[in-house]
This record gives sequence, structure tokens and C-alpha cells, in this order.
Amino acid sequence: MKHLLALLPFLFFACVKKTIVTSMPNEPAPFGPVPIKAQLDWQRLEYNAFVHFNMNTFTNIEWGMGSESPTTFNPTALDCRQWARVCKEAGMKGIILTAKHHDGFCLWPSKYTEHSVKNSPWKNGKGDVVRELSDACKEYGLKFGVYLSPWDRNHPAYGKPEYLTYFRNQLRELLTNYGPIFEVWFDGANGGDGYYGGANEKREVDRQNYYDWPTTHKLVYELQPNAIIFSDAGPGCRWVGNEDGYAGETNWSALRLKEFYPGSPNYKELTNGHADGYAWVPAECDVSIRPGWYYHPEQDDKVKSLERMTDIYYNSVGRNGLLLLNLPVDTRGLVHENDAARLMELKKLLQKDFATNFAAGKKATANDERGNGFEAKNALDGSPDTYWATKDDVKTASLEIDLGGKKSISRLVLQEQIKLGQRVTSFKAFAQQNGQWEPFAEGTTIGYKRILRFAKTEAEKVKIEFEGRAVLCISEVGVY
Ligand code: FUL
Ligand code: CA
Repeated sequence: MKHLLALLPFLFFACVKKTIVTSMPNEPAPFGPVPIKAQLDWQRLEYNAFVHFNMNTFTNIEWGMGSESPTTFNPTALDCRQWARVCKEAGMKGIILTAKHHDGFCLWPSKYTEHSVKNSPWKNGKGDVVRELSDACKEYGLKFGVYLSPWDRNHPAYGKPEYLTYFRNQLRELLTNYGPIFEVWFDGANGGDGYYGGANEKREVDRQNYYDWPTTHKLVYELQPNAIIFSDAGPGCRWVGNEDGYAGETNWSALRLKEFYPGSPNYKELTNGHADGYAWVPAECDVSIRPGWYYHPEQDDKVKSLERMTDIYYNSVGRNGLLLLNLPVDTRGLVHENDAARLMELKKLLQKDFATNFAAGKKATANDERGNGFEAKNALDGSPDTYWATKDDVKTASLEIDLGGKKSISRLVLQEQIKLGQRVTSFKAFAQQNGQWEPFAEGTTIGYKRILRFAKTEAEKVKIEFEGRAVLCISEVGVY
């Protein structure tokens, strides 16, 4: 009985969520929670930009009080097309903009407040940064998302029920007037001191109940059915529990969702997720390219080193996470030259790291194969959709790849077919040279993607042993 009760939240969740229709005959049964189509598409973006640009850019602080004058907002050369161009060239797939941060200033001319660009000198109050960036994203083939801070240190009603109406009205504007929104970002910093329309006081809120999140989520899905909602508690994707851009080495996309809310104290668990989670809530790793989220001229020479950026990439995208890399747009309204240069260095380095996949199209042999469209070769065909699967009840198996000659390798990329859930609990990789198998890499979870870096190793063949908690479904294996 106790076991059945434990299953209830999962059953409930499975019924409420739209599940992916999988139709291939002989396909393995899903295991545990699975992503909806929007989450699957989202995960494949891998690398997106965050842009912190707002009132704080001009006051040179991280958290404004809400008492700032709109006349302070005045970029001299704002060009959202430059942001989009830089992000596109860097290999990013989308941009999320701080439409409103904690200080309450709105980058779009909201009908519901005077605290916005419409009362700034920029473009004589006729400008709309949200419009300009959404247009630029469209032009450059990038996804566009919005950050709308639930905490508002400007609004007089913050902390009262009326504020929620205001908050949702703003959300409605953003999700109605700017085309498709792929992600909506709700921060966990909520409540504290602020201007609050002149009250200048401290206002604590009950983070768990004040916002009535289910009602807000309903509104998001009504206006943008494919949007991914980010927060400490998803439900579309979750904060990774730190601002370093690192996911846990073990990283489950599943979560016992009910244990979290935006700003909940147990956030450290978000770094690893929960093996026994009942909801699919994959990790998003947000980190800034500089020490601050906002632009500070004194940080122009503090752009993270290429080495740090590389670590961030491998510890986010390489650990079943999505990398959301913040660019603090400057007072001109441009991505700073130093930041743009670093992005291109990172891109070049990654291109070099993944220049040749020695496993692509090579011969793969598995010691167990489901057959009928689930052969081992599917793990080497370059498509994330096709996969190698084992027979029912086979949870441990290995895959051998003949590289067709001696190759020098230093990267291993593994991917599971996550549309059927996350299964692998551990894996170990071996290289064969002169007939001898030597281990060179190992790990725990895989999920959508796991990348391992290791010292240059000579190999004629590579073998990977997988252990899972259900039939194995491996969509890709790459060695570089
Ligand atoms: C935090 C905020 O308080 C920061 O200002 C920033 O927006 C970051 C992404 O999230 O919680
Ligand atoms: Ca494949």
C-alpha cells in the first residue's frame, strides 16, 4: 500500500502532462517520467544566451531598489541585431532577455505602469527593447525568451494580491505581442526591502503560496502552449542550483517536483536531480560571462577566461544540462567587444575538440540487440532520433566500435534516447590497442548528452559498457 501511494504523484503527473506518442512497433516501453515534445526540442538547443540589460546597466549596480528614475535609462547606440549576430555566430540557439528585473523597470512600454522605456529619453520614449530583440531573433533564426521578475521593488502593491493581477497583466503583454516565446524565466529571489511606490520598507512574502504559481502557469500555457517555464521548481526546466554553470556529474532530469518552489531552501538538490523523481524537469545552467549579471565597466577585463568557459561548457552541456550563458549588454546597448571575442574563441575551441568523430558511420557491434530498427548501428548514424536498444529485461550491455585503424582520441560523447526516459546509471569506456582493452573513461548518468574529456589515448577499437535501470536506449556514441 505504501508503495502504491508513493506512485500516486507520478500517475497523476503522467495523466496531466501531454506525453509523446511513440509508435514504432517493438519500441521499448517508456521508463519513469518522460519529456513532452517542447522539452525535447528545448533540450536540443543546448546553448543559449541570457541577456541582462535594464535599469541596472545605467546605475552600475546588480539590484536596483525600484526608486530609479526612468530618465536614467538611455543607451547611446542600442542595436539588438548586433546581440543576435554575436549569439548566432557563437553557435547559440536562443536569447532570453530581462524584460523586467527586480527593480521593476520594463524594457517594453507596458500599459500597466509608468516605470518603463516609455518615460525614458531613449528614442524619445517611443522605443521597445523587447520588440527590437524579438525582431532581431526572428531575423537571425534564434529563439526568443523573456525573464519577468516576480519580485518588483517598484510596484506599490508588491506583496498584496493586487500585485499578482499586475504581474499577470504584464505576462499577458509579453506573451501576446512579441511572437513565439520559447522560455519564460521566473527568478527565485523574492521579497525584501524596496521602494514600493514610496513606502520604502521591507516586504516579505510567503514564497510558496503568495504567487499562486499554478494560475500563472496556466496563463503561460494558454498564451504560449510550447513555452518552457523556468524556475527552481520548473515545471518546464529547473535551475541547476548554482550560478557557476555546472550541473552535477550525476544529473537526473527527473525531480520530486512537489518538494520545490521558486526560492525554496533545498535548492542544492537541483544540481543532481532525483533518480526517483516523478516529473521530467531537466536542468538549465545559468552563468554570467563576467562576475556580474549586469554590465560594470570595471569588469571589462574580468571576462571569464577561455579555460573557465570551456569547463563551463563541458560541465553543463556535457552533463545533461542546457547552458544559458549571460552577456551583460553595456551602456551603449551593445555586447562588449571583449565578451564577443571570448565567445568566438570558445566556438573555435569546441570546433577543434569535435572536429572529427572517428565513430561516425563505423561498424558497431553490441552483445545484445533488440533488432527490428533498434540495431547497434543506430548509435553511430548521427541522428539523435534513431537508437540502439537492448531486449526486454536486458539492462546491462556493451557496444564495441571498430575505428578502422589506430586513432588518437580525447573526447567521448554519449546520448540516451530521452523521449523514453532516463535509464543509464553508470558506464565505462575502454580502448583497444594491440588487442588489449584499457579503461579510459567512466561515469554515472548520461541523459540527453554526456561528454567526457580525457588525456589523448590511442585506440583501434572502443568499447562502452552500460548499466541501466531498464532496457538500454542509446541514440548516439561519438569519439573525437
Ligand atoms: C538571480 C537574480 O537575483 C540575479 O540578479 C540574476 O537575475 C540571476 C540570473 O538570478 O537570482
Ligand atoms: Ca542515432
